[in-house]
Amino acid sequence: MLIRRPDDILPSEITPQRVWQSRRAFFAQAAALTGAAALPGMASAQTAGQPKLATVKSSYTTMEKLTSYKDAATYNNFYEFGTDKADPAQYAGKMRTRPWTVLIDGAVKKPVTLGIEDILKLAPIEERIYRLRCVEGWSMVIPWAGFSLSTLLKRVEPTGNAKFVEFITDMQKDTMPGLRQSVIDWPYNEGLRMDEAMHPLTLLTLGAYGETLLNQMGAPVRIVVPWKYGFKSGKSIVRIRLTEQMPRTSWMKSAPQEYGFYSNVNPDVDHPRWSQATERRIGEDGGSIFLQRKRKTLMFNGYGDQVAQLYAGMDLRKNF
Ligand SMILES: Nc1nc2c(c(=O)[nH]1)N[C@H]1C(S)=C(S)[C@@H](COP(=O)(O)O)O[C@H]1N2
Ligand SMILES: [Mo]
Repeated sequence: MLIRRPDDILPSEITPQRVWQSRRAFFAQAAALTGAAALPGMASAQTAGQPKLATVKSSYTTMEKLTSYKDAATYNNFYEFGTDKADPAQYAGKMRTRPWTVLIDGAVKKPVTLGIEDILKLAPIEERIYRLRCVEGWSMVIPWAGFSLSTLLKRVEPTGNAKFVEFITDMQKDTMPGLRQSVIDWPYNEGLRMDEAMHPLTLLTLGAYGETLLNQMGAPVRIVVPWKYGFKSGKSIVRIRLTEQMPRTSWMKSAPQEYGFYSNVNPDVDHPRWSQATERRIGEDGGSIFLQRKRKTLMFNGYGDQVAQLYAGMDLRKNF
């Protein structure tokens, strides 16, 4: 599925193993010089002292310049804590992330409730640098840590009826001030078609920047689907439900004309209120988002070689 000839690989795409290794070597060297931790984010980022997460390398990674840890940790969408970009960093600290369980049920032979400690031990945790493109027109490059969601889904043995996967975020009335505003229908829920959920790029995410996730980034476990707009990547997940019917997601309910189920990053299909042809990379030129140069948005956020075949024969204007 991800096998390509090396000359097909654009610099902005999946990094070949060799390049990855020299990148690691570079950071290890830089760390030796400065005495800092050998994290890929170290060049641009200070970390916050979350518990460290031991990771193994992954070939599912880009080699673009990382967004700084500070930007990734303070410019967030997590409406449970308010709609301002600064709200999650300010208010998410009170969210309880232990004990934490994830119920996996629905069209599966072996429904299960897993504690977060068990999930952390399920498979080697890979570091994967992914672009994340928000539907609002900005993007980041983040070194996530986790493993393919498919590893977890295979364990519960999906039945033949499993056509979709729904992700449901926790609702903590006492710690999430945003729940008092009815901007969307809580709990936040998102969904994928089964083949999208089983695609190796779909990441069950447990960390970022070499550490466990900050609350505002979706601790203790979230989804990251790099070829779709950021809102498909639900945070702080407590339930994964396999279904026969396409789930109605929070965003589809709140604005069906604007947010479709697929929501693949697509520069040719504009949002009804703005173009999707370009994006600004957070922090790229220093200062506010409005100072960043515009970059061309790539089809499927640059992951087309990996995922385009999932949509063969589909009209992506209709299935937006
Ligand atoms: N539960 C929940 N998950 C969410 C959101 C949200 O408001 N609530 N916002 C989404 C949006 S719009 C984006 S762009 C990404 C942002 O992730 P980040 O803050 O880690 O960059 O999270 C997504 N996941
Ligand atoms: Mo977003």
